[in-house]
Amino acid sequence: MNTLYGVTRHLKSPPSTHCLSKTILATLCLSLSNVGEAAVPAADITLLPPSGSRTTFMSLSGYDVHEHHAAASSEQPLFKSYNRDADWWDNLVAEQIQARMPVILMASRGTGEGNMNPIELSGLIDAFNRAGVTPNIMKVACFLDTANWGIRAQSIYSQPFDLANNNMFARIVFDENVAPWFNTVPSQWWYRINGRPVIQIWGLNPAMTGGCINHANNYTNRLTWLANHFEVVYGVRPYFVPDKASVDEFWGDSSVRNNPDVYGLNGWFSPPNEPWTVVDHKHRIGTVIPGYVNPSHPTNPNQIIPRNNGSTFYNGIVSTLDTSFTLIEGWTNYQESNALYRSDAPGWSYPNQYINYLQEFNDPDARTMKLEAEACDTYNDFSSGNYGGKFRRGGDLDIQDTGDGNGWNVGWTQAGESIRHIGVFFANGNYRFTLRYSAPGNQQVRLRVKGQDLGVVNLPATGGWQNWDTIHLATGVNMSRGVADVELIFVTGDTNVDWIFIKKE
Ligand SMILES: [Ca+2]
Ligand SMILES: [Ca+2]
Ligand SMILES: [Ca+2]
Repeated sequence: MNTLYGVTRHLKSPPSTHCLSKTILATLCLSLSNVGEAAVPAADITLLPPSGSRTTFMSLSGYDVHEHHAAASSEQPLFKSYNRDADWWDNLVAEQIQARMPVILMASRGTGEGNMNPIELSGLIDAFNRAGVTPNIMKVACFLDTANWGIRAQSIYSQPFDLANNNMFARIVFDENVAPWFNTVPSQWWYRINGRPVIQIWGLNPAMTGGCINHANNYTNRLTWLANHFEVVYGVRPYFVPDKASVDEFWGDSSVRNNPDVYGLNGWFSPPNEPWTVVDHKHRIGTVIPGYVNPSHPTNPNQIIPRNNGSTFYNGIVSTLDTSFTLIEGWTNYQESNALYRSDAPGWSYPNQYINYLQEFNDPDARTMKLEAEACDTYNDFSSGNYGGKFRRGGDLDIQDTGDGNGWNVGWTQAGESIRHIGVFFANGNYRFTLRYSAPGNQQVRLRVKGQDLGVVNLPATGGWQNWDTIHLATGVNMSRGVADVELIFVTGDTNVDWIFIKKE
C-alpha cells in the first residue's frame, strides 16, 4: 500500500537526537552534523542580486490575511495555512526570492487598528534571516495605506481626518504608522533612492472611511513636517510618492507637486480598461495589476479587469519598463483578484506563472535562481494525498518540514515520481543545476531541462532522511534566452529534495 509506504522509514531524525551530551559527544556531534553540510562551494548556491532590469519593480504585499478569508476566496493560494505565522512569512519570502523581487513593498495601516500593524513586520525580518536573505538581495519599502486614517481620526478625535491639524497628523501618521514601520524594519533593509528612504502614500479622498478634509495648501505642509520630523528622528530625509488624485483633484492640494520632498506621483489603476498607469511628474512612477474584481460588485463588468491568462499583467510590466520604479498590486490580495502568489486557481495558467513573469523582468540577466521542490507546478506522485500533510492546500505531492527550520521538502519519493517547474526564465549562457537533497542510501535522479534529458545522476547517501547535502546535477547546460521547464525525475526514489539552485556559469 502506497499510503503505508514509509511510515517508519521516512520518520525524520532531528539532529539533536545524536547529541546526547554536548560535552562528551561534542566531537561526534560535529562530525555527524557535517554530514549535512554543503558539498558544493557556498558561492555555487548563493543568490546574486537581480540585475539587468530597466526599472525597479516592488511588490505591494499585504499581511492582514486569515485562513477563513482565503478559504472563501476563489483565488486560493497553493500554500496553507494562510494565517501570518512564521511559516506564512517563510513562504512569502520564498515566493519573492523566486520572483527575484528587488524590493518588497510593505503596507502599514497603523498600530491603532491592528489590521496590517507595522510591528508585525518583525515576522518578515525573521523570515529573511531564516532564509539567508541579505539586504543586497532584497530591500523593503514603506507604503502608507491611508485606509485607517479617517477611522482613527473618528476614533480619537470624533471628526474626519483633518489635514489642517498637524497634531492629528503627527499622532496618526507618524506615531502610529511611520515610526513603528521604521522602528521595526532595521535601516539596512530600507529601500532608498539617493540615500533617502522612499515612502509611498495611498489616496486621501474626502469620501474615505471616516472622512478626510482640508487638503488645499495643507497636505504639502504636512509632508514637509513629516520629512523634517523623520530627519530629526532617523537622521535622513525621506522621499514621498503621494497618490496623484490627492494632488490633482479639485479637492486635493496641487502645491504638493512642487514640494521638494516629493519624488513623484503614483497613479494607481482603474477598471475596466486601465490595468496599469505611468505618472510622469519629476520621475516616471508606474503601477501595474494582474487583474481586479471589486469585491463589492463582483459581477459588474465595469468593476472588473480580467487576468486574461496572465496577458494583462505581462503587458502591464512591459508598458512600465521605463519608470524609476513600478508598484505591483498586490502579492497577497485575493480579495480584489490582484494576488500574485502561487496558486492553481482558475485564472492562473500554472501556479508559478506570475512569479515567473516577475523573475524574467526583475532579473533579465538570470544569473541565479532558486526553485523550491515543494512549490513545483506539476508532478507525478503515486500515492494518494499529501503524506506529510504540509505546505500545499491539496494534491498528492508528499511534503514535510525540512527539520532544519528553513522551509519544506518533497519526501516519500518513489521510483518514477517527478516534479516539474514550468516556464523558468533563462538568459543566454551555460547553466549549472544544483540539488539540495537527503537520502539514507545511495540513490539516483534524472534532470530534464527544456525537454532535454541530461542523464542519470548518482546521489551519495547522506546518512539520514534529514541530513542534507548538495550536489551538482548538471553543468555547462547551454540555454538560450527564454523560458524552459525544469523537471527532476526520481529514478530510484527514497530521496528527499529541498530545492534546485540554478546558476549561470
Ligand atoms: Ca502522495
Ligand atoms: Ca510520493
Ligand atoms: Ca524547499
